[in-house]
Amino acid sequence: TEPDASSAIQVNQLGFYPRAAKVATVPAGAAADFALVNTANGQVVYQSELGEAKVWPVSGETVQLADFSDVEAPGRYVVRVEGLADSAPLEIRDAVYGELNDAVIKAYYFNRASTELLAEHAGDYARPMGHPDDSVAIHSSAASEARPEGTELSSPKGWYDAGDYNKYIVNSGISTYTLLAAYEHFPAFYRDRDLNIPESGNAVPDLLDESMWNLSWMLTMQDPHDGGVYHKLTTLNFSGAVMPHEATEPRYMVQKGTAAALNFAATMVVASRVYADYEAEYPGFSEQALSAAKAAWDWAKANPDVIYRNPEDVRTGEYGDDEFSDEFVWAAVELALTTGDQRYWDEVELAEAAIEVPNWADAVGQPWMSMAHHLEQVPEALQAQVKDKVAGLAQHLRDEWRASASGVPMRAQDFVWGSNGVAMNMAMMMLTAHQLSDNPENLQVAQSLMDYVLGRNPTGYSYVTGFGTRTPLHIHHRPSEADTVVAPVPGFLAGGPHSGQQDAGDCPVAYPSDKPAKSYLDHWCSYASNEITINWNAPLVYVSGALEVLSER
Ligand code: G3I
Ligand code: 9MR
Ligand code: CA
Repeated sequence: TEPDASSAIQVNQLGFYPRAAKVATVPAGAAADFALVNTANGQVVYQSELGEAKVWPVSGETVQLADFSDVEAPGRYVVRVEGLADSAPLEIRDAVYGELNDAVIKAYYFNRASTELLAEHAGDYARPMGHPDDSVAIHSSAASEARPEGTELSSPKGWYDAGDYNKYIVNSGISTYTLLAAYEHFPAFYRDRDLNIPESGNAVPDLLDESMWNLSWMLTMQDPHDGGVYHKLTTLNFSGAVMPHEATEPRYMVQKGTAAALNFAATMVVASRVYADYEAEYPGFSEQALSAAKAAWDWAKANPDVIYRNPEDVRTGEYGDDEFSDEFVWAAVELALTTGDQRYWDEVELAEAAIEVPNWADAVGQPWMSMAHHLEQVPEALQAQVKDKVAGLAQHLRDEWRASASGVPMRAQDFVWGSNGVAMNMAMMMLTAHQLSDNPENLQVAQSLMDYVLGRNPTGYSYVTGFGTRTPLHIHHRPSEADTVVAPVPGFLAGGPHSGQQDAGDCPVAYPSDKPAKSYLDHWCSYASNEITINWNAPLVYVSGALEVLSER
């Protein structure tokens, strides 16, 4: 039987690159020392003192850190502390996150709408086509003279947002942007990976083929009559836990909004510059994406404050954002970087623009990531500002990391719906800082967050399905719940713990704890802590690929 997670040694259940920082979190009180034991021969390869005992308020636990960064020899190990059960095994080796990175991208393929998943690509998770989305009706909230209520449109492809089957532009935009950024920042790493998706084997990196599945859907969400973008393509209510092809309720295009237009614009203009290298395989796309982006930008300038709220009869995810200054900065920056047109730089006041860890409502990381990567395209007078702002955020997160009992910069306010996504977006910003500075601690903070989602946390779960010794089995993901395969679809990052417990009324079992970092339920009922989404997987793609590249230098 499994040890009570609160008295267990917490460790990254995949492991580490030989030269990475390597830390385990140990419940305080049992002993003063720890050992690292090679599981192949039972030999102790390293022994040292545990760090200072401190309380981690988000878990309520008193813990000590076991730092074995000095161990670089490849192998399989456990952390041993007298009086406690050995930790889960971990590996030290090159390419330790390679398969994880592949699977976390492949998860998007498993969430494709409008296509059958064949056994040759999907194995046990093969399934019939769901949601052709070839006759989607204009909802009353989206009716216009050119497209009255009931007008039927074709809007196929795209990824299901999450455990539900709807397709939301805001969340699609940030997710696709993050995948494109992963490619843009580390192209050599992604060029030859083989994900075994239908497009594998063509001349385009699989990550870009997969992203194209969603980009081609996004283009259909723009109204060609005015450049505006519908907020989402949705049923009126969430479906039950059925397979995609059994979820056949009518689908609608709902109201346009400023957030959708700007997310669309920013993402399309990034796509335009990324796919310019793949004109032969995707002819015309780069140009089409750029003009779509410009039209959406113009619509947003003319309609700068259209907040999307669900109409009375629509009860699916809202993704309601009411602050657009961040999305304006993001879209303007991407347009400026891609076109070089000074007009777009004139739209942004960088000194006043926020930099923070991004989430679906706050595009406060993306423009900085893009500028950091394309610094030579940023006007010279602004380059120092980009560096200073990124360094400032990194310093803030390093301070939190240093102060944290568990050596992870997650504070109480970071435990929201999708807290594991927060952790990965933090890591992504630290890796952005790492690319601009040579402070090795930036990489260490990113590593600490990777450790956190892969098991060095108070629940003892490695939160990625199929990766680790104790992983979620009952994610809130309709295909995983409805199919006949016991194991959930692999490569999905569960939302993670937080005290909101908005699903408590729908759950037949109680949460094990109210503490932010322990308030997690591996149960289908728990859409608030155990759903999966394209926007939480995306920064995990970025981070696992980046660590793979940067740790091996
Ligand atoms: O913004 C307030 C903040 O001011 C307040 O202090 C805090 C206290 O609870 O709540 C904050 O609002 C939260 C909001 O997310 C922003 O973080 C809400 O409580 C919380 O319920 C809301 O959760 C969102 C959830 O949908 C419910 O609407 C998640 O962020 C969002 O990721 C999630 O997205 C869903 C889609 O709607 C449908 N598809 C699946 C997807 C993932 O579950
Ligand atoms: O299943 C839905 C999930 O995909 C959404 O993210 C979540 C967001 O609110 O809502 C879930 O649907 C639940 C609904 O909100 C309340 N009744 C129970 C539904 C799940 O069974
Ligand atoms: Ca916003």
